[in-house]
Amino acid sequence: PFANPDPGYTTYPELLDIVDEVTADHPDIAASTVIGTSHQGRDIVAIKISDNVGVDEDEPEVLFTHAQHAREHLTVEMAVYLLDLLTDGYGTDQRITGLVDEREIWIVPNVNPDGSEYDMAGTNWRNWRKNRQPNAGTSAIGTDLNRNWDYRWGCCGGSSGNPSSITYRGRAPESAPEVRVIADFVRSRVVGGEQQITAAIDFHTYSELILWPFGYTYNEVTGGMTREEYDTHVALGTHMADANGYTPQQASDLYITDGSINDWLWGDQRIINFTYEMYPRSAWGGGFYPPSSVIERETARNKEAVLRLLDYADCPYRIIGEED
Ligand code: 0X9
Ligand code: CA
Ligand code: CA
Ligand code: ZN
Repeated sequence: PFANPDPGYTTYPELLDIVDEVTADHPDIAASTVIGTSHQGRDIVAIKISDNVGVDEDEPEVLFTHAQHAREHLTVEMAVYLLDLLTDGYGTDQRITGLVDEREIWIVPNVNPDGSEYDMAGTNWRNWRKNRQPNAGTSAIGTDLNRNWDYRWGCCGGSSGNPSSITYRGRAPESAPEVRVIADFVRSRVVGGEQQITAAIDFHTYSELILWPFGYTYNEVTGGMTREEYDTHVALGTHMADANGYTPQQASDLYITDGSINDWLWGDQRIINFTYEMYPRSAWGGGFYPPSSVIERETARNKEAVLRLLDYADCPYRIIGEED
């Protein structure tokens, strides 16, 4: 039923080559580190982009994560786009130069390399979503990484306890090594008791949405989310959506999810953050597998929206006229 893998999409080995090339071409502003390994032992890399890249400066940090879900390959292309934009734009584009100088930007271009490679490795796309971790007592493979985060994990009917489900939450929070690696990385950004990352986007496909927490509840204001905090998410989400034409809404307006990165980044780490659901708007545009001919247009489409997040990362609350 699914088509052959489109060679216009970047494989994991190709991605690692691109990362090497970008960092070699821009050693002053781009550096990559292996922050951990996947279940099958693939390197999970983070690229830092900032001036004086080798120094941990006192600058607002911003995190972009991509491809928690294997079949959402357009999100890896989004990471490649951002790597190119932020490095090639340095010294040539005034706005990008300023943002690279004044922020420390972290890009994790593929959170789930085992899943991506599995999805691409056959004669046809495999429509795979989860990681490739076996589950005890069953032949069913994989945990849904975006149900495995340690905030209200499994609380609310927004995930499954059945290993054969595509939304299987795993046997425990952070039981998926890929989630543990990213969570440990985010925790490592707490310096002097303060989380340095102020804003984040987790990229998915599809539906053309900008989503903010919480996903586990329909409530806007609740334990762990004040009116000011909620309004800041709405204002920033709407400001970004004005730029890319996506629809802005609370994550739970799509459907209830529990154990998502979105809820953890806010609920546990107090990072203002969004899920982008990229192109297409509906299954008619190719669902999870749009042709690679759309990559250029649909990644560049998010340029202004991403730059807006980087702009506000110094103090996201100023978008609603608050200092803090
Ligand atoms: O179900 C998901 O994980 C996301 N949709 S996808 O089709 N890419 O699988 C939506 C997650 C939205 N909810 C939260 N971010 N809380
Ligand atoms: Ca810097
Ligand atoms: Ca820093
Ligand atoms: Zn997804």
